[in-house]
Amino acid sequence: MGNAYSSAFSRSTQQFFTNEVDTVEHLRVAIFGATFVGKSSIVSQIVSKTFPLEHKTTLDETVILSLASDKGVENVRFLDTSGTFVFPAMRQLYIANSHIFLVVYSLDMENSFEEARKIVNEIQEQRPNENIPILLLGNKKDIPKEEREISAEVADLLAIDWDVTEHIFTSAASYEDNVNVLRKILSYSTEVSIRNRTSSRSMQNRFNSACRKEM
Ligand SMILES: Nc1nc2c(ncn2[C@@H]2O[C@H](COP(=O)(O)OP(=O)(O)OP(=O)(O)O)[C@@H](O)[C@H]2O)c(=O)[nH]1
Ligand SMILES: [Mg+2]
Repeated sequence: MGNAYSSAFSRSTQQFFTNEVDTVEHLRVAIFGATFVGKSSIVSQIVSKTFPLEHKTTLDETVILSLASDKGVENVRFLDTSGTFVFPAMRQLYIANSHIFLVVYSLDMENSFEEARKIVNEIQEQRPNENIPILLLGNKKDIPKEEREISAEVADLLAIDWDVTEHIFTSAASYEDNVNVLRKILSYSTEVSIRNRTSSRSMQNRFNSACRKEM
């Protein structure tokens, strides 16, 4: 991409909401979708150009990517959520505090498409009239057509009514596909730059209170 970039992994979701240096601007990207659709694999490709073959169930994790270019530094925080352990209060908090959403389903799991629809609805209901970028990703496009449970054409037709910003077909096995996703994310970053990107004490408090609710 012509960017020199560095990245750091973090285990704590709390870091999605807080900054080590409070003045650092960051773009918060939440990734939702059913388990096994490839959310962590997509993040892994974007951040470290690797495609993990093994599935390790994610417990919500923040991954930070710093991109340096002649325009300056863009810090992107990916919130890689768990498709298995979904806690409603946490989900609401993530939706409230993210700038861009990736909603992922897998072409070989029809029920993950249905799950994606529910998540898109949830985002739109919680943040109406905000025109927030929602990228719908139909992942695992490398899987042969005969092994898919939903065709790209049908998914495209059905998703027209969902009113997402873009519907993109990806393979987490392909670095190029994921660089393309990153390009899209960055192309929306200027739209959210007017919103407050720096995290605040109140956001951290809300995070703590959502954690308490789930316990
Ligand atoms: N063929 C193929 N396999 C993929 C692709 N993306 C992910 N996988 C595989 O699918 C499995 C699940 O991928 P993960 O990235 O761990 O899935 P996840 O959505 O993060 O799952 P949870 O963390 O449980 O919510 C792994 O074995 C990956 O190697 C893809 O585009 N094509
Ligand atoms: Mg995962």
